[in-house]
Amino acid sequence: MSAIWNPQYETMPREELTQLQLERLQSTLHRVYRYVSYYHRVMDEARLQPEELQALDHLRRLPFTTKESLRESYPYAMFALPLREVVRLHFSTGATGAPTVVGYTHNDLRHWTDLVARNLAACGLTKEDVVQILFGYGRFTGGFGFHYGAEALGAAVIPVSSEDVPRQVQIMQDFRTTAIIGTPSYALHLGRMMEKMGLDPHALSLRVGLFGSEPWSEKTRQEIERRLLLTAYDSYGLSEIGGPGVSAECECRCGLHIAEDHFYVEVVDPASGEPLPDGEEGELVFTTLPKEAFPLVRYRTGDLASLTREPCACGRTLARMSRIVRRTDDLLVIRGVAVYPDTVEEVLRQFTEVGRGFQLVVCREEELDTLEVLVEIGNLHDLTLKAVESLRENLTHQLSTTLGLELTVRMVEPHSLHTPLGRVPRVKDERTL
Ligand code: DLL
Repeated sequence: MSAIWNPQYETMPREELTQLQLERLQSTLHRVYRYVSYYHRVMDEARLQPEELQALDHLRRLPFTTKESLRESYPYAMFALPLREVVRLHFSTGATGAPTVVGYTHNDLRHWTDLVARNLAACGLTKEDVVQILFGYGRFTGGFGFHYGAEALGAAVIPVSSEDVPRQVQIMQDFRTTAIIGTPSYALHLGRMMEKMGLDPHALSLRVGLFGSEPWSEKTRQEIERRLLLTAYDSYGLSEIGGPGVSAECECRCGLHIAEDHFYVEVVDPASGEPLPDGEEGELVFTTLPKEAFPLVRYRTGDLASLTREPCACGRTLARMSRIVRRTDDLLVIRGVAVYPDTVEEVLRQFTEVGRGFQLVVCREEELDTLEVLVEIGNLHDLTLKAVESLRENLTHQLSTTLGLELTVRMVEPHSLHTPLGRVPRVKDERTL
């Protein structure tokens, strides 16, 4: 097993960790109440004064902080310290609306660096390693976050960022790079291009890859490992609460250990906002603990995962979250029931007569939501009309039992929803709310 970077915090008994979180949470609430007018207002409205928080679950009395509240406060209204204390700013691209910004004090940067070093140590990296960073350096947190973490570990860091594949591979070869850090999709692209260009991964010295910033599957992991001859680890974070370093896999690769000494995590039902027990999938909500410049309370991430606090073979006591495979953006709430297009797809895949395309059409009739599922037939010539009808009945039964919702199914022509030119949206929400 690899060395544990911060044994004091990473292997802390749960009882002590809970006490530490409570103290840090109380301090966070005092600071935001005093210095952030937004939190002053919401805490007054919720009738929760900072000193009244006497147990971690008292936090549930406060509303969630959402991306919208961050956007409204752009750029500085949610900072808890004056700008003269802030030494770094990162911000999102704002591709889906106004950008959001995050600020760091010297202490925040020190903590961030330490958390990332923790993640790198957990996947077996040491000062003997040569780390090539493929993430962008800029307003995005990936490049800088991993850069300073790897330096703190004592590894030799090559801040390559984006380069074409031959150049990237040349650098790996020349400097005998042992670890790469970037997005899983880029690692996959790298592996596939290397094969096309006849570049042999055996000529490289890679042994570890740390990937994140986007969802990826076990299948992708296996392909990256096979093509690049390394062991691939998952790393999670989001710029709003500081960037990478929030959670990452250890060598056991059975969930991502969350830095609970820095983040208090909740999993809530995305539809009702109610807390969910360990083991159940829901939306991750984080409250930052020792963060100085930009503390956030109950920040809704939109990311879906489940938690476990079972002991891990690596010896760390920190809770583990499952990998993130989907976000609440894909979630449809129909008559109070959470419906994911992915679940529908899983059911449809069990039927060989069904084509690749489908669409969920949600309407509202007299205050009641209705769901119609359009399903492509695989090959019209193989089926009689009677067989199509029986397939439709079967699908209706399977889908409504799995989703726990009454619905109708309509069979549509092959390739009408999944054409060579692309897929029609999987969801058509026609409700006017
Ligand atoms: O992506 C921070 C980061 C950089 C994490 C490098 C890991 C490695 P944002 O650009 O704010 O920050 O995007 C955050 O990306 O809410 C998730 O939806 C998604 N995401 C991040 N890591 C993972 C992961 C950085 N390992 C958003 N698996 C998050 C799945 C991920 N999704």
